[in-house]
Amino acid sequence: MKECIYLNRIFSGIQPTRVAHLGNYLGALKHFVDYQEAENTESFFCVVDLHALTVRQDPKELHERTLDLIATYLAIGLDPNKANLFVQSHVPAHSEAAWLLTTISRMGEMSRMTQFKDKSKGSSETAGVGLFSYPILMAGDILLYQTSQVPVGEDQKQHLELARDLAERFNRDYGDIFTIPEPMINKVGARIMGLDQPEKKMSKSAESEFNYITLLDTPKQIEKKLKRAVTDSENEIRFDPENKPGVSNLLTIESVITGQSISELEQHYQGMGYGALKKELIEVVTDHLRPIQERYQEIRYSDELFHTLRKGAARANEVAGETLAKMKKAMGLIQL
Ligand code: ATP
Ligand code: LTN
Repeated sequence: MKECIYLNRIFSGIQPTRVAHLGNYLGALKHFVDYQEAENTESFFCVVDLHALTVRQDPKELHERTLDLIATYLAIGLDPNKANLFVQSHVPAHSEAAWLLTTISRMGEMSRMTQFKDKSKGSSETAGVGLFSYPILMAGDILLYQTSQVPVGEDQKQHLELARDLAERFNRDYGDIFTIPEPMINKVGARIMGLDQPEKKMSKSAESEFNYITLLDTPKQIEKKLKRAVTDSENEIRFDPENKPGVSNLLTIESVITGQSISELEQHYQGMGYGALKKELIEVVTDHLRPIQERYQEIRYSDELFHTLRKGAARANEVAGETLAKMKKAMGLIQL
């Protein structure tokens, strides 16, 4: 890959905690596959294992989930010859940049991060410091690659704003080093809701497995979960997230997977009931996930996985190392 031909860089990361769910896929992962094709753009898709450590992980589980997620990247169609796929801890610059950026971060702005408030559930005395400062690590992830665009789901918007603020502050205080990143949040699918609780986003950390469909769920599990998905007491298929969050969520899922617009789907379902919507959606989701799951089984235990990781890490270290060196120099640290 020749650096000079790239004008833009795209970076995104996913945590290797549990198997990716439809929310991760429709809000972020699925779009990565399109972005790797963008002209004059180099993309970096990272498995952010250091982020996962912000909550207690079983080491064996973390190890396996990290490999699972790289296999998922490949299975959905990410191509190591088009995009750089790598694991965060293979690039030490991420940890170093996080410290340098910590020194310019403010308690006030960090205390306003809503994800920390949610995840620490108000118990800030016992919540980990890593959970609190993790948006700084995330800012480093992005800034190290001189990223111009960051495809993420809606929930990451505030973290992106912090990354922009830190980049601007660093550029102002130490010299113009960082590209200011922009979020790329798709209109449809940026916030897939929990199947059992459609007022809240679908989440890996949800208590019930009926909240989400994972990319590795069997056809039986998909059927069971969608049949149980919460709707409402009417029987009219209409997109109205405020009053009909469950039905609207199912329409959104079908829309992002099939590429049909929401209004096309509303038309299609006119006069039909929720049973018909669920039946069709079960088929759509199962058919869409089948080839992904087949490819996943082929590569999960193959050499391709480690080959991909080594290639991705080599390029990521090159780019991130260059930015880190600039940061250190600008801050007055001695380089040998
Ligand atoms: P948790 O669900 O436990 O909060 P997470 O799934 O949000 O974890 P990640 O795996 O790091 O954490 O998320 C990866 C990507 O998926 C991010 O870009 C995030 O914005 C997106 N994402 C997560 N949940 C949803 C959702 N329900 N709808 C759309 N996008 C989502
Ligand atoms: N914080 C994100 C994951 C993440 C990320 C990133 C996303 C870590 N670093 C850099 C985009 C860019 C999350 O929890 N979903």
